[in-house]
Amino acid sequence: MRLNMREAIIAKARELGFDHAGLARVQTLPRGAFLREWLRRGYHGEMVYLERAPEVRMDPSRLLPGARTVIVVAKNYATSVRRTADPRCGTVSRYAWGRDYHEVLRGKLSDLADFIARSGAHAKACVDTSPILEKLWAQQTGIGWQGKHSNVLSKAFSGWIFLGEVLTDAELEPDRPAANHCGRCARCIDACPTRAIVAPYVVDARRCIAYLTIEHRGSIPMDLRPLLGSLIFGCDICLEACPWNKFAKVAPEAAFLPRDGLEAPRLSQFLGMTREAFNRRFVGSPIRRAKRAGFLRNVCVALGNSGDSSAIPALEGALGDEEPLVRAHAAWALGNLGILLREAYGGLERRLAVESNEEVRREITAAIRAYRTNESTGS
Ligand code: B12
Ligand code: SF4
Ligand code: SF4
Repeated sequence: MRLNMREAIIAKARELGFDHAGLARVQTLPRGAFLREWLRRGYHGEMVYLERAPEVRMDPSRLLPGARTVIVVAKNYATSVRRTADPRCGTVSRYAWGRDYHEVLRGKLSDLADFIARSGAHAKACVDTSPILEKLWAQQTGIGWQGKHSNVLSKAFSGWIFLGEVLTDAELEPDRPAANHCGRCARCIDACPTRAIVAPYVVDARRCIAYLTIEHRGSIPMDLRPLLGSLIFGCDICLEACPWNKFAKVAPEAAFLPRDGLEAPRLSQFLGMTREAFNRRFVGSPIRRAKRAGFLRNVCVALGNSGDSSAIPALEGALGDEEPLVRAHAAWALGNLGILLREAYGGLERRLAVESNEEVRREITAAIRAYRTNESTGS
């Protein structure tokens, strides 16, 4: 029996390894307009690319002229691997344990777009970096609903899904939008350590640890550093809090399994890494996006939160790092450890005597002051 176009696309998406596919008609989605308000409030922080042409982000027919249908696909990335509670280890969010999902999805989405184009229609593949509100369209196609943490979760796979889209000018029968099943639950909001979910469904990225550890290039605000705990790249806390996780299924895709021990990496191994070593170690990994300076900044903060005295020599070494950003956060970490461990304090004064960067000097001075205040109050 010959499948109609809609069924053929869904079957092809399955064949390509996507776990779910749904279709929606191109239309104005009322919540799309909230993007402007989100930007107006400055919730995007330094992600200036989100400011560019919001009208395109809100209207897929500006991405593909004449677009009539959005096909959204979901890829499950849940694994059965558990994290460790070892304080010497950092926490990397699950999406970054294995191969970069952009690479995993891009080829498959292009194959799906080519498949559609063979019928004579125009088709364009989009993933993550494309200017499209992926989560709104996923809800519209029935794949899942936007939870109060703002990510899409599905009854079949919970929240551990990546999204991708193909736009086409073919007019195809749409699916029904998904209903929201959050009900009165607010576990994700309560679990967020930085209160980044400022209202149900609304995330202020400037407070979100995923933003601070991946996208943000400068210093991490001092008041938020202790709240980062052991997180060194991304954050899964709101996703992990969700009761729908009991329906998560282990993904068969080997590409998402942790590589190089990223499910529980010893933190101090990263300090002192050269730029070449960083690029080599994280080739094909999403971690490359933080760049060496940002990643080592995160590692310093996690070490400062670890209470681990064995980290002190590595942090003292990082006080001499080529990047001021790393030196500044190493100073904070030593100051923070110094409150518990007197020996963490020594290197700070030695570094202050030779440090010329103003920001690093400020961080060292603040760390020494915190230590002295703590000493004088006798705690
Ligand atoms: C920018 C961005 C971020 C930013 C901002 C996050 C955010 N919530 O917007 C930062 C860096 C913080 C981030 C973090 C993460 N991200 Co991100 N990110 C994006 C990106 C590139 C754009 C998102 C965007 O447009 N945001 C702008 C705001 C306005 O959009 P929004 O949150 O959807 O806001 C809507 C709601 O507030 C809604 N709304 C307002 N009021 C109401 C009321 C109700 C009742 C409802 C239902 C909705 C609603 O209207 C708004 C407009 O649509 C998308 C890819 C894409 N192109 O879409 C990936 C994407 C959203 N990220 C993704 C992932 C996996 C993550 C992380 C889990 C990674 C990690 N583990 O660290 C975290 C999750 C943090 C979180 N709780 O959101 C996935 C999510 C997959 C999924 N299942 O939904 C995406 C879709 C990438 C992908 N292709 O798979 N991300
Ligand atoms: S990813 Fe982490 S910091 Fe961001 S909203 Fe979720 S729990 Fe909060
Ligand atoms: S934790 Fe609760 S409120 Fe948050 S997404 Fe899951 S069901 Fe919705």
